[in-house]
Amino acid sequence: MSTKKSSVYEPLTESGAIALAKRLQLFEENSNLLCNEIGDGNLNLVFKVKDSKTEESIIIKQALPYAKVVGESWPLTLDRARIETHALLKQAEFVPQYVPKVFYSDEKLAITIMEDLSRLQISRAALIEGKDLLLLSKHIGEFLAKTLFYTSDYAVNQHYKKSLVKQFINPDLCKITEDLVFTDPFFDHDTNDFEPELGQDVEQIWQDQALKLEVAKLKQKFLTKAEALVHGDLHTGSIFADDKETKVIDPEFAYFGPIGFDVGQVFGNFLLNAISRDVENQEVLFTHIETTWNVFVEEFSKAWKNDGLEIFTKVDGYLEHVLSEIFEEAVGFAGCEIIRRTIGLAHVADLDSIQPYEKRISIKQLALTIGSELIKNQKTIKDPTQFKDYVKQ
Ligand code: SR1
Ligand code: MG
Repeated sequence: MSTKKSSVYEPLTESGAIALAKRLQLFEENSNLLCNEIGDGNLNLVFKVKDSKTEESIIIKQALPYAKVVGESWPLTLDRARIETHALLKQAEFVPQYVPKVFYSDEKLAITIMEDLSRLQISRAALIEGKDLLLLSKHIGEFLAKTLFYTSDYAVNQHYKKSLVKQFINPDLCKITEDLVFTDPFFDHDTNDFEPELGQDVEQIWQDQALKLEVAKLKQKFLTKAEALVHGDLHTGSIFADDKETKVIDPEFAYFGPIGFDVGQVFGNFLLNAISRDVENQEVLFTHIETTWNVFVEEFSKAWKNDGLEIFTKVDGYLEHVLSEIFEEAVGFAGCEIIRRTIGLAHVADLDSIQPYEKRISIKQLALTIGSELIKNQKTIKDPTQFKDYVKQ
């Protein structure tokens, strides 16, 4: 992998992406390259460049200087491409099997060139289609445990950890999360987006002072708890998968934050998919939540015992304390994720594709209830098997 700082930024076109791939000699000299811009996310351009003879392909991802979902009126730092490249490389040190390979990056052009994963499917889409993705949660549990433990103070030298925190300072992308996940949905803010039929339910959230107090505490943890290098946007749209393989993409929101944030976003997105299903098809999602947590605990504990650098990792009870705090925070963060995906700016297809409309509204009402209860009951939910009780109310 080579990294470059070229001089001028300009957004790529499809022909520009082909020219770049040729200039970097990423394909054989006489290849016939085709390119499509395939980005369907909220922020970036994504070009797939393919050799029509060999069928080999790569992805060129380029950050735009604004949020694509809103337009040029929402400027956004290009530095997120640097963060993404370095987060992918850091994660690959611990779990190369769960991240795309990075071939090249250019900080000034804000591009990351990486492995094409189109043999897999975005896990949100696969789950909506009713696929089970049997190994998804085992892989995600291991991804979470290793990327989070091995970038935390439990495992790394104090000076090195501080240099990593500095490398991953990501204020603009963190601000998006601070606003869209932890603030706007809990106030009458113009970024919110919900159906008029949800008006009363939303008003109830805005009036619920006990709920808002807990959200304030969670937001404070997100703002201040530099525990480990979190992915920062680990929803099911950031995971490619099939029945055998799992790859986590898009870590442009990475920064040093609370471990429970990544775990909670995974729980929250599995729960969103669970409630979008008929009751008889929900079990597989509850199993995914339990497996994610059980594998996380197993792998995190193994790493703690074998590779704990912090002297207090040898003290009885400390691991159990850390795990129970991570779980408690994850429950609260999951609740925030569920609420913001229901009434905030960035929705999820799991809920928005529910038909007919009346059913969609009643499931969104349930989502708001579940989200609020998770936030308010963080301390009483001790085990992932309890999530079921909140869904089946
Ligand atoms: C303006 S960005 C909206 C959302 O898309 C990203 O994937 C993050 O989830 C963010 O909150
Ligand atoms: Mg993304």
